[in-house]
Amino acid sequence: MTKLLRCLALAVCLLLLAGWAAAQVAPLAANIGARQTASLDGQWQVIVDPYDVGAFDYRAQPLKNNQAFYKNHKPQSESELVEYDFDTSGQLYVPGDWNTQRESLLFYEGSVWYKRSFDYTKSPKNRLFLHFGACNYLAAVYLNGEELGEHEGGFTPFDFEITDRVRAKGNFLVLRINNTRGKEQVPTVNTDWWNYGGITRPVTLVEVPETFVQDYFIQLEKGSTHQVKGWLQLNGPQLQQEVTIRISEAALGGTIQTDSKGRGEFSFSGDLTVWSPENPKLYAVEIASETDQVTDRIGFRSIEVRSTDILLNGKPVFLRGISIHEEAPTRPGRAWSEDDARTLLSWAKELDCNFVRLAHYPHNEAMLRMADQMGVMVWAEVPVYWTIQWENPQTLHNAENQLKEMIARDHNRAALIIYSVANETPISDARNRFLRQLVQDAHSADPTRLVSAALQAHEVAEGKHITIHIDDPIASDLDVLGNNEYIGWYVRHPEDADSIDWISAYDKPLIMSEFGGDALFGYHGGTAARWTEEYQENLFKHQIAMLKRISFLRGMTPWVLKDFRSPRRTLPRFQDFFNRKGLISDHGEKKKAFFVLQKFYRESQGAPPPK
Ligand code: GCB
Repeated sequence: MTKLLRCLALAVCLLLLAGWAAAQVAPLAANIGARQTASLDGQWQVIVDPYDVGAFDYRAQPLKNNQAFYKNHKPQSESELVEYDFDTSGQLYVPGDWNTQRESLLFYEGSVWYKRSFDYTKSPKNRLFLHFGACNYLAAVYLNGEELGEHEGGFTPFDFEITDRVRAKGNFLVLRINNTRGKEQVPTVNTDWWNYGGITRPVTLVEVPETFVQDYFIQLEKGSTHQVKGWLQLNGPQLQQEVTIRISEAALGGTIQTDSKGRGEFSFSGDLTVWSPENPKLYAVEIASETDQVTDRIGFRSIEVRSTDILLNGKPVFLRGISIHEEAPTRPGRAWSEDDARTLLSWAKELDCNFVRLAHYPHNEAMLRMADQMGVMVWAEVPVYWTIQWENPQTLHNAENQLKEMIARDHNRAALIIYSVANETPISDARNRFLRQLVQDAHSADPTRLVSAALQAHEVAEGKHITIHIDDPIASDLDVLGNNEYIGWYVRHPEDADSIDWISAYDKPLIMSEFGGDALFGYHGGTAARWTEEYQENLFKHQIAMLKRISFLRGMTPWVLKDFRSPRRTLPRFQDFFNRKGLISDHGEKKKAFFVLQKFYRESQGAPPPK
């Protein structure tokens, strides 16, 4: 094929893919917790299918006959050949990763088919949606033997409308989940976290009126602490309606008319107690249209940047943070529940944090809602990690879609103050274009929040004097600079931090988004001995001393709250497939460095140094 033909063929494929995806996945319904719902969580029947024989025949063509697993076909006679059986193949719990539920699946990367049956009688005029909190990584969804569609991306929610397909009795829902890594994916093949596969977050049936409030954005106008501004979107046949937004407790609200596309905008002002970590005030906000009504609990706060300061409700704030992976605190595997969120955030609060970095992908919704309630500000991130295919338009489309789905789910959470579009990405023109697009997307989807990325600065040595320079060109597009550094672990010695100075080319606040070192809980020795708690403790002491000297530092999220699984970490005894940079072990034990950080946060409140 000539280059031109190849390009054309690729373009046609991409168009087909984009169009197909758009036609299948329904618009995301916001705040499903406030809806009439039925949970499909529990034990599901599963078939582990490493060769995808349930999806493709021996010529690699898609199966459409009864051999396709989604048909859930049973032999009709003793002579009929059917080579699969959900009923006798075992079960897995949903939500949950498969890796930590069956020993043989710990390292598994491939397909697992999930099946469960359900009955559901909906009110005749209502609509019904199937909502998935997240499935990692590709999900193909089938209801009653027919395909509903596919979703790509392991950490964001998606819906399918099943109004015309659901039966009162005997529905069977089948999913093929595939977590095979791919170079073109987001994230790509190389990550420092476990590739947990499965239906990792709750599955829910959501019943709504024929025309319903699909989404809304109710926040304070940028820079204001009293002007509420936002929009809402109806979905259904009756798009032009009168809609009332009411915050009864503050005697605030207004009534608007939606346009022919079902969209309405509003703005009203009044006295509100602002949300802050010290007083995480949430208001009941009611949205009532002529056909639907939904209530949310929303906090109101403003977040801005002025020169190198971050202003929360107009006042400079220092972000006393910690990075967190979405791993369960008290059992192996992915976290997903309210209890998981409460424990993880309680640990952060014990450190005296007012901020967490939810690395490196969108965490579950319970985490954001718990952060709202507990008063912990949040940095939320998409898995644009290390070496993405910067030149691949489909990869960009995928990253944009994951960002869009994350923002759509969380844009009413007061706790959420920063979107991060990337982590440690190597500078190039193609990468800059890619990230610039994501920054633009985030700003236009949500003009109220700050956008950042975890960058990497570079060292300049003049004689014995070391300076580290932040001059990544993408930083000019960001509101807040993020920077990861591993002085004392991957480079140099912990003590070297004492004489290192930091220089930024930008008049912007810096969050040190990572620093740290590994320690095995209970392993002791001198401060120079790798893997000891003393090494990590000493490293934190020198880091903190260095960070105190950075005049434009406005926050930090050391790496990381808890030890987490990583296939990259092979060293027996010390790692055993865990990244040990946690301040807390995978069994919940606090290492010495935990108390160093706690002391710093408690004593100084992490206040920025005087200018
Ligand atoms: C990093 C990455 C993080 C890793 C960490 C490490 O820079 O952003 O995902 O886990 O370093 O421990 O090496």
